[in-house]
Amino acid sequence: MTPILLTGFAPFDHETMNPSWEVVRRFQHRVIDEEYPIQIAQLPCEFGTANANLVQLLQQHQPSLVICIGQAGGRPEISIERVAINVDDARIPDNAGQQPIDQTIALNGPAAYFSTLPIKAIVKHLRDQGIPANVSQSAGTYVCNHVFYGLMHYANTHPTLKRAGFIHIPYLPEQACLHPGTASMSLDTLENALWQILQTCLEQEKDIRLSTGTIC
Ligand code: PCA
Repeated sequence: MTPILLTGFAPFDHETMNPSWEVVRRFQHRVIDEEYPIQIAQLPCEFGTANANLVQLLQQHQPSLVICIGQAGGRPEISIERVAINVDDARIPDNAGQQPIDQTIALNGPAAYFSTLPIKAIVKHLRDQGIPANVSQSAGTYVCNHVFYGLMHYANTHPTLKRAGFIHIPYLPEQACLHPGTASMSLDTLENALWQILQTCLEQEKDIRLSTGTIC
């Protein structure tokens, strides 16, 4: 048996909830495949500590598939992140008051890593189910990118971790009520989306060709 690890984040930036944790916690007792038991964990929204906790979870569970999830307040779709970059540049302090600026995450690490999830197949599958989704070309430079980079840096030297990546999700409707004019997605839709994403990751050996590029 090789576990699946799903992580969400604690609330940050004056929010009282984080949709990433709300959706991940719904998978605590879910079984998608007996061979792949699901483990869940909440990460703190703190540079450094989040990655230390993540590495501990990776060593403890030895998962073959890891999906880390975070809130991207204001984004209208489920964002399947393509690339993690080796820099922290925080617009606001994290939950521990740290605000790194232009700081390298891994001193000897490469500038970037690509997700090893089947990102195009996930987007197509979600759209086929009527769930708005897209590939995102940037996970930002805050704690989510930090964790995404830490995850891929670990995966780079641990081949048993076959698939790893990061997904950003919109606000929940109750959060959007406090930020008028912003997009949101219901928890039920997010739960359905995460189920579809897991299925795609387990079933889709090779990614598909689908244009999701952008022109600046
Ligand atoms: N979103 C933040 C950090 C935690 C979260 O859920 C981000 O996008 O970096």
